[in-house]
Amino acid sequence: MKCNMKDLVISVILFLYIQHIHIVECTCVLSQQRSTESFREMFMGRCLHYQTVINSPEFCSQPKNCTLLWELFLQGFAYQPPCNTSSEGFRPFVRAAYHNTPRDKHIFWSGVYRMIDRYTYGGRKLTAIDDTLIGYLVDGFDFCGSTTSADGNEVNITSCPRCPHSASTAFWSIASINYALDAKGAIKIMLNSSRSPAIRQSSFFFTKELPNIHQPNVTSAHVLLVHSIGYQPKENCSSPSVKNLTTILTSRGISTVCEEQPRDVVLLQCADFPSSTDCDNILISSGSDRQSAHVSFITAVVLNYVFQSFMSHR
Ligand code: NFD
Repeated sequence: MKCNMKDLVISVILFLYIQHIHIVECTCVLSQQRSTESFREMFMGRCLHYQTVINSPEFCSQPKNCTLLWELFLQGFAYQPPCNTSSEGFRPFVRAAYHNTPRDKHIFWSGVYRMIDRYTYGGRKLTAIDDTLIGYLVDGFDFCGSTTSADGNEVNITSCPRCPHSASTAFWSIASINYALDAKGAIKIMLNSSRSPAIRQSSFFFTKELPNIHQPNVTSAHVLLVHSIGYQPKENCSSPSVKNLTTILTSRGISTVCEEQPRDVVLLQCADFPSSTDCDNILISSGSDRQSAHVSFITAVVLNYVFQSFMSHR
């Protein structure tokens, strides 16, 4: 049998593929099958990391017991049917993991999951729910109970369906209510104006958080409408769903302003999509900014000329 270079290369690639195929499968299996022990380890790691690195000043004098938090969290859904989990089961966990959060820093959101962590600067600038210990411990995990497994945790995560009373919905409902009740002073609300309506009536924000945002705890609200750069927004501050929100807040005595495509958000978007035409003049975006940039430039040229003339005549 004749064997040319091309066959040899294909054989090597096939060999390497066969050698590594188990790694590919293993990664996929890991995201579908998660033993209680590895779930526990990930949770514990997050718990220690949050208290020692992310937000250490808050826990210096009173560190939380991560083992206890894991047990309380697991008790929230263990042995319960995946679509029949109650929020009440998570109350002991939410109570135990609660810690103080700063005034004027809470940010609520809907439809902008990917943007929010960057906007809060991982909790350094603002505090989204995932920047609190309660949210940080659970964000991004799928989980549900099992009525047949030994410890009540479903190992096969693909058996954790999305349903109105899923473990995940039960947890985020009570966590969101708790987070809203804890807001103090000025709040921000970031909404996705690339979709219509910007606020879905079934969202966690609308059903769990908004009903629990009240005076005198919350005094003012800044609504930020954000759309994908390079596209036209579908909603603006006058759209019915946004107007409805501002009316609700104002009627509660919370002074509310709405801003479309805030500059600091656009700058973040442009860092990711610098070639978007919306980013062409981003550093000199508004008319007054552009004018003052021109004035500064002309002033600098004139001063330079005067300085050079002065030096040459000495
Ligand atoms: P939503 P909402 N990847 O956008 N909250 O108003 C992953 F992994 O419809 C926070 O219903 O807004 N998850 C959290 C995603 C959860 C993605 C629940 C994505 N690309 C409630 N997009 C949280 N995990 O931080 C969306 N999701 C998830 C509170 C998202 O994680 C917050 O304080 C969430 O589970 C915020 O003010 C679900 O889809 C408001 O409720 C609904 O996101 C956001 O809930």
